[in-house]
Amino acid sequence: MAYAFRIDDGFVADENRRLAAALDEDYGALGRQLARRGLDIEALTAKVGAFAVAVPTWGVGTGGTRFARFPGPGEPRGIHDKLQDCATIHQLTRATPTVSPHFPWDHVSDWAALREEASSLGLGFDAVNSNTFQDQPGQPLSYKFGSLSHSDRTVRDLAVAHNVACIEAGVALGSRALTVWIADGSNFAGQSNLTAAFDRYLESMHRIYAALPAHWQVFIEHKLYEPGFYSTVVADWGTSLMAAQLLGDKAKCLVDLGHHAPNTNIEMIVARLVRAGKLAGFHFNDSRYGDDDLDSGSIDPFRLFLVFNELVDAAARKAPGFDPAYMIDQSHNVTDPVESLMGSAIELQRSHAQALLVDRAALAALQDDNDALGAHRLLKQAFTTDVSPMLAMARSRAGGAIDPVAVYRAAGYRERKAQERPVTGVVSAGIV
Ligand SMILES: [Mn+2]
Repeated sequence: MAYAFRIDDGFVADENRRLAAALDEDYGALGRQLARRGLDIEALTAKVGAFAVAVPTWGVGTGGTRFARFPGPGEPRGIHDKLQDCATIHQLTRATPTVSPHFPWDHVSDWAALREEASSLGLGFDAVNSNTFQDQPGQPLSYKFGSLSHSDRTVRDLAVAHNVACIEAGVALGSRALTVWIADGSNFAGQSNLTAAFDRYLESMHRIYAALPAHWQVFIEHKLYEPGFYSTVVADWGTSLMAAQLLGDKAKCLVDLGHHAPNTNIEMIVARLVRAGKLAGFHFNDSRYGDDDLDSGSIDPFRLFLVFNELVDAAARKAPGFDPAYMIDQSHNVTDPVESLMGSAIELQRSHAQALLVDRAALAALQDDNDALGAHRLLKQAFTTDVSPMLAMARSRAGGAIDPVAVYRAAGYRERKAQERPVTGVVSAGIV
């Protein structure tokens, strides 16, 4: 491969040196504040540093809406460029060691070589994602009226075969899970038999499930609406849980934060799925109205904190089968995707760190005493604590940047990529 610009680790260290004294001061002050609450900042910083979230390969390209897409300069032209951008995000944040590929967008002829290429960049592969929500060039049958739940068995066979091929690619990449989201649904009352469509989906998923290797899982992603605006075959967590329970132990339910009705209590869904031993993991993003795919923590950081509060609680009490996979799933329409993904990784770490501050025993006592405001104040104290110095220290100690976006801009990464990557007019970005 031709020479590709990378930010020099020495440059990161130089930039960090200018901020180190201020960080030491802020970290010390936070440490003293937390010590008064009986918390050890060093133990917390170690936990924060261990937090990792996967970046989706499609996330490093500019997204779009149904109306338009406005590409930015230096966009990745394919999977090799995408891996470079993902490596840069991890280099500066030290929080994104894995990428989640999407097929066929990231298709290559040699999976072993791709795995080696990612490894040389310090990256591994997280869950693989299938795509039966659009037709590929030359595809003999169409998914226009559905895929895994299509009324025509030959279309269902094609969709099942694609998912099995995704598993095979994932095995070669070192992945351990397949995420399945289908766009199947209907736009008119009466268009689709709601029961029969779900039965056909289950039958197809049983066939995919049968192809899972040992130690693999299948993540079921539900979505309330779009592209089906009247009904969606896997619309909610109830449908997802039913499917996961019918399929077996390897099937779990994925929670995409944007795939719910507005104002849905997502943290309660998380608690229920943990209770059922069926929480697969997350697609993180934020939203205002629907599946907006905005940057994590950009609209409602308190909701994100409350989700992490459930996750930290589940980990603390060692809930059976609790091992969620974390992935970002956003569409960057007006920002540099690398900057947005770095910022989101940090916001996820922030929510995790804040949730770690909650005194679980004290909270349980307040809840048992029915002290509603006392319990709420305890949560809010954790949420309003500025843990930024802890996050920056964890990054810095791991070789990342104290201020990732500032270093990224100072290094001129995007400008260099704009020179390296001539505009082709085509890039595989998408929203799932
Ligand atoms: Mn998603």
